[in-house]
Amino acid sequence: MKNSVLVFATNNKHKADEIRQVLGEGFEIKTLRDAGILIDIPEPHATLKENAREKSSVIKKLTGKDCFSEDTGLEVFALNGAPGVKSARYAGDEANAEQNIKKLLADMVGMDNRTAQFRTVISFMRGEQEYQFEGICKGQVTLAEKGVGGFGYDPVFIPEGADKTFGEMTMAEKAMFSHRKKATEQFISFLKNEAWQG
Ligand code: ITT
Repeated sequence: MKNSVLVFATNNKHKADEIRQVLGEGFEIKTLRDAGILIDIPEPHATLKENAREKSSVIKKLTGKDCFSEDTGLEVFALNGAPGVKSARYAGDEANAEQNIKKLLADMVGMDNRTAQFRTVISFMRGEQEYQFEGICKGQVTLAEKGVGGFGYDPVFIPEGADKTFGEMTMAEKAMFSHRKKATEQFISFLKNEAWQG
């Protein structure tokens, strides 16, 4: 079967690796770097849905090609949904994952309710039409970091039904619970149903 080539409007290699693993054979994913597009797309909006749309529509306009993006946030119940849409910049505009985790754990000191969820919104631009797919993974924020796998907030998040953090899991183990996998599966069904030819 011919591979469908999809441009993924992201600069995050971890996301691309996780989505490639779920998509499997039949689809080839090109990140912005793979496609030779060296830009950092702004995420100015107040919701994951709007930011995901921003990323896919900017790249659609730039390339003229159908493409997809995703925006993901960690939503902590006791923090009224924060870091949420600001997950990448929680500790400041230039913050790295370590600094974001430090701020999150500091903000949650003394909190008994550590319920949280990752939410991923995929935005697919095909022609003039946008389609969105969402995946949620519920779980708990730990008291301290555990594990060095994954990326972002993975070392401080235990998904429901697991006894270790995403940071202690292999990529395949994370996929058994993952928000990103759930959103990607819906996206795959859509692509297969629509028999998209790329
Ligand atoms: P893009 O180029 O796709 O925008 P990004 O890293 O800026 O890549 P987001 O805007 O979606 O991605 O930012 C979400 C932040 O949440 C990001 O800093 C990650 O560290 C974190 N994050 C996203 N998915 C995650 C996951 O599966 N596990 C842990 N942390 C995650």
